[in-house]
Amino acid sequence: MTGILPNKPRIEDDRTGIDIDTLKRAFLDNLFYIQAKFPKVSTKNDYYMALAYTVRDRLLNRWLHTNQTYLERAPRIVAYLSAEFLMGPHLGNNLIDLGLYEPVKQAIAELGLDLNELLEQEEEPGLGNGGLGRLAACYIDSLATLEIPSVAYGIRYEYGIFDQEIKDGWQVEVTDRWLRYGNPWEVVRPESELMVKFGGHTETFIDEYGVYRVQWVPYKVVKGVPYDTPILGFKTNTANTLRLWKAEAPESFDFAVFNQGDYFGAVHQKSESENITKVLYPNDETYQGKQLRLEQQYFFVSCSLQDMIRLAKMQGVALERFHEHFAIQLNDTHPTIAIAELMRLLLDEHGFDWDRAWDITTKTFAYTNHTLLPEALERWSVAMLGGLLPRHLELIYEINSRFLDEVRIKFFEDPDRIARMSIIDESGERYVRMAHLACVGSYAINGVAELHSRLLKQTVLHDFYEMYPEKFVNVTNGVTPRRFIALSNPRLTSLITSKIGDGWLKNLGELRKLESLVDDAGFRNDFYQVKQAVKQDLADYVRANHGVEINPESIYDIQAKRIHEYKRQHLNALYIITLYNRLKANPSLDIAPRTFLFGGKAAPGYYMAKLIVKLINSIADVTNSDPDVGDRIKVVFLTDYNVKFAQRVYPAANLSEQISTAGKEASGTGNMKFSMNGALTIGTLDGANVEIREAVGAENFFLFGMTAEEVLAKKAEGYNPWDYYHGNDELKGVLDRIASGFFSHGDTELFKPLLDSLLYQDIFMVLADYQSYVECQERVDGAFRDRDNWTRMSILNAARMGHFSSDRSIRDYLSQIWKAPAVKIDVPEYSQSNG
Ligand code: NTF
Repeated sequence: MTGILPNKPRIEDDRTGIDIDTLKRAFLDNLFYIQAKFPKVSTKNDYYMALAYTVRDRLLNRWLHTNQTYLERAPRIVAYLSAEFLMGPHLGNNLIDLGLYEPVKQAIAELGLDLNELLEQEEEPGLGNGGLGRLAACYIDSLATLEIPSVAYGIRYEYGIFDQEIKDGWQVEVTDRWLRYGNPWEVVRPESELMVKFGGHTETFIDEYGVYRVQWVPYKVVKGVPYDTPILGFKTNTANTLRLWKAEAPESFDFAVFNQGDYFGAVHQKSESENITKVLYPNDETYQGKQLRLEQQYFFVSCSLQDMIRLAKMQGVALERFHEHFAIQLNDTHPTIAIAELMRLLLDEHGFDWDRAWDITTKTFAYTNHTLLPEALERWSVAMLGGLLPRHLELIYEINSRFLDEVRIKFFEDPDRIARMSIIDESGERYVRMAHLACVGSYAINGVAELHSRLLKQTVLHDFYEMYPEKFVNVTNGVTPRRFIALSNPRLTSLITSKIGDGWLKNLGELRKLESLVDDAGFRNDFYQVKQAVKQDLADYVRANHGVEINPESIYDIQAKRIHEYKRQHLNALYIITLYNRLKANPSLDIAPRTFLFGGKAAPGYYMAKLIVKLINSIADVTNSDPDVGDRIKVVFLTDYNVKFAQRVYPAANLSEQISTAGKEASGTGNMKFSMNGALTIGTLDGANVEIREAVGAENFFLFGMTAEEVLAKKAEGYNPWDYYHGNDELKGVLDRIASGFFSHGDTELFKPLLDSLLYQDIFMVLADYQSYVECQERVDGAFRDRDNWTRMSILNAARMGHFSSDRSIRDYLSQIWKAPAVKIDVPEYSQSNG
């Protein structure tokens, strides 16, 4: 049998039709037959589920045809391996991609319901920490939009990133039970389960051909079950697959143990296996050598590689050609054990010799580095890795020994290099350095912004750059305009589309056409009105959810991202206190009213980040109730920042805070989302800020602070934060105000750790950049008062952000690294009649 559907789908079919009546009928059908409810007893969630299934039906046709096409045509496939995918809610995005947003909205309205309320119901899959996971989500959106055959592999965490609550100003973590009401977007494939080994030992033997071989005898085996989610492209027929693995015990009970009466022991083993995919590690930009984390990494990587080999076989592709068939991208070092795993599969399970296996492996993998922070660089103790993956440790040693021989030959009079470059760190307790393994085993290595890629070559990966200069490339990050403009800012989207058509959503460079409208007073006014309306929406939300009244006429000054010292939310806080002190000293001071909005989660074990959250909330308590301040300053910490909430926040911003210490933020992607929605940036020359500023024009960007080079130079000359404290009365006044207990009901101890860290170390040079930041904020204040000119700058920001579409990033990956051609998917035409 060829084809998927027995007959051509008819437009009025309940599962494919897209006219309003069919959509209504299909929705009610799903409510009845899937939710088993009728309207009178349905909850909002039932309605959401009925709609989700209605939409899912309409994308299945594309998905199955895509899968069938890939199976038959065996095209080159990009496999994106990532421990995190921060997808955000699916429903709205799928409606946009299918071009069904308006008809569905109407159908739902005709049923007496409100689409926005149903969209609100969706519990987002928070399977990532921040930028790295969200980048992966943008990239698979763009891969599908560009019609590139691809598959994304990751982990189906039962609990994603924790939900954040604020109690007495402190962050409290609550488990994220995102699967509680079921997940209509995934399809489980139990028949495609795979087995993953752990622990035990290796044995050598001579095979039937007299060849010396190794066999791994594991201590335990865990089953991997794939859960597939279709990832649609925007207005294409392509729907690729996100395949997430869940760990299960191979049998529900170990009967040998059970029969001996050890029922609890048997159940314990089962739950231990399932623990592997229980929860996402909530640490952003820090590495912790936790065994379970390594188990997660190996588990999903082994499942994914076995799955690819199985697929290649099904398509009749010989394993010798594995690297022609798949380009595998390693999203940071988290999946890097894949290099050793592919070697193991080829050598031990498929009988390849070393040279052949290594050739295939090193033509398969490419590695993206996402950070220069030393505390984020993964390394596993040799003892732990060897205990969990004894065969992989042997392979890593062999890879390392051959690699170091090459280093010796290339740099034959530089023995220090051997120690520096070795995959095994032997300076103390021995560790496996995953970034080194990634560099040795990949054919391409990239950073995520121009500055970051340059610093990689100059600093952390300098030795590897000298060894393999040809491997290094840059791919500046990008974000999807479908989610971050079309879905999250419908008002701006219709304004833009009314002026330049809708081609920009697929070709973001077309936004440039808006530049010529910047001199049109009518357009400026429309643009301004859109921003005001969106700001009003956020004000309504903040009133309803935080009980705080904020003024849509004020500057919405927003810093939304993970809480981290290098991102310097505390520098922002010091500026708020500066303004506050000024207002107290001079109550009639004329400033542009500002609303400082913060959003972001702190890693649960990151004490200083949690103290910064507490400080922000403590400042808010004071400023929001001091009559001297009135309406001029409001501070709000927006609880539980996630993708869903981000979609409300980006469109409403006037000012985007991108104030990391130069050289520390690899790229940033929030910076792009804000600017696309017409926010102006106050920022340092860090990460992609540098390129954003070049794109939008220096005159439309508020720059402050030291450059990465100046930061390094200052560190080298001996930085002393006390000099800044003593040398700047206003700064001293701010720090003294915190120290006095003013924001902590007289408690002078509470914020002492934060003050001490600023005054005695200040590794992120907050005090050194303070004055420059304050002066820059004064320029912002002045600029905002000229409303028309601000709008002009805001339009130019939106108009010039075409470069930062994730479509452009994916094109860069394709041309420099993956070299995978697009494949058009044919889907039978919908017939227009009863047929
Ligand atoms: C993050 N890295 C960087 O800190 C961001 O600047 C960047 O935009 C994103 O990656 C995406 O490239 C990490 O989260 C990690 F894990 F590498 F530290």
